Amino acid sequence: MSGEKPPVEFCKGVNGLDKVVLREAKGSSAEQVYLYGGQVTSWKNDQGEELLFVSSKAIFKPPKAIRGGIPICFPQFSNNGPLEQHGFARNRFWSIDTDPPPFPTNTSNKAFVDLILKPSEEDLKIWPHSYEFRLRVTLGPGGDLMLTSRIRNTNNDGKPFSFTFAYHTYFSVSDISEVRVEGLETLDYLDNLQEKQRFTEQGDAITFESEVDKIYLGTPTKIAILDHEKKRTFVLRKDGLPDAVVWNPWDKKAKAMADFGDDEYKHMLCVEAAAIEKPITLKPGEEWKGRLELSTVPSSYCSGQLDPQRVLQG
Ligand code: TA6
Repeated sequence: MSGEKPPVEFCKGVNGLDKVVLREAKGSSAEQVYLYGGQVTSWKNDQGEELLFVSSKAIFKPPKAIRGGIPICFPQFSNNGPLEQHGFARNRFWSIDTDPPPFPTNTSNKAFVDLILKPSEEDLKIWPHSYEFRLRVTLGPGGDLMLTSRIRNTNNDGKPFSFTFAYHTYFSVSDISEVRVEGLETLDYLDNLQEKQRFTEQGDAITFESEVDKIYLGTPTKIAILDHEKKRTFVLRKDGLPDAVVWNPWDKKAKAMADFGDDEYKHMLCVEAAAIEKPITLKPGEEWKGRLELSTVPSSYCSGQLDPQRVLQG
């Protein structure tokens, strides 16, 4: 049909940065991926509603990471190591992978893009390992968003390397004080606000009334984020990512971040599929795969119509 937009469009975004726009077959949902950082910055549903949070003060200018969407934390999550906070993958320009190795789950899907990141000479000075990091971002037929990372050790000196990883996903929520997270009950977590001490989570859903910065360990494949006001539940499915980080900066930290609006903490929540507690070690030639799948389902939790356990067990 004339005027129908293609499933994959290469164009310019904020500050002229290269980006890829993916559109679902019926032209409804869409998402945007910046080559800078290999970062998804927008995921819209078929009503055109934005499902990810990007700060109105996000800088979109290297070397600062874009504040929002789904930053890729690699090869180091947080500041547990010699590299800058969250590693450097989110601060690099990725390339379009024109010759990706066959994807085991090649589907008929057309709305996807393959990106690749390899170390520069500069990178090798700060992290002396050769790797190929292939990222496939797909918009599924029902508007689901899928990210698959494949990281291969291409060292020719026989050396293994270890890394930690997170999809640092910023969800857009209507009001953080009306959000619940299901699926992390009774799990152990490391509390970044208490010198990373280990605690055990309570027995019911997580709710929010102050700053939270927790790394949940050994988490289930599925986590549900219920937005009461929007009657919407985000379903996060993950594979190869045993941990999950939950973060909201709340008011004080929000004010301290130049690329974050003072009140924006009320409308975002980070729930991040991650591999942190046990770093991943690859020998030369070995490849690791980490998948994240995001979808939304209508939820009227307050009327008890949605049993989040059904969402989690479905
Ligand atoms: O994922 C949570 C976290 O590690 C928090 O401790 C906070 O630092 C957040 O990431 C944001 O980090 P950034 O480097 O993007 O400002």
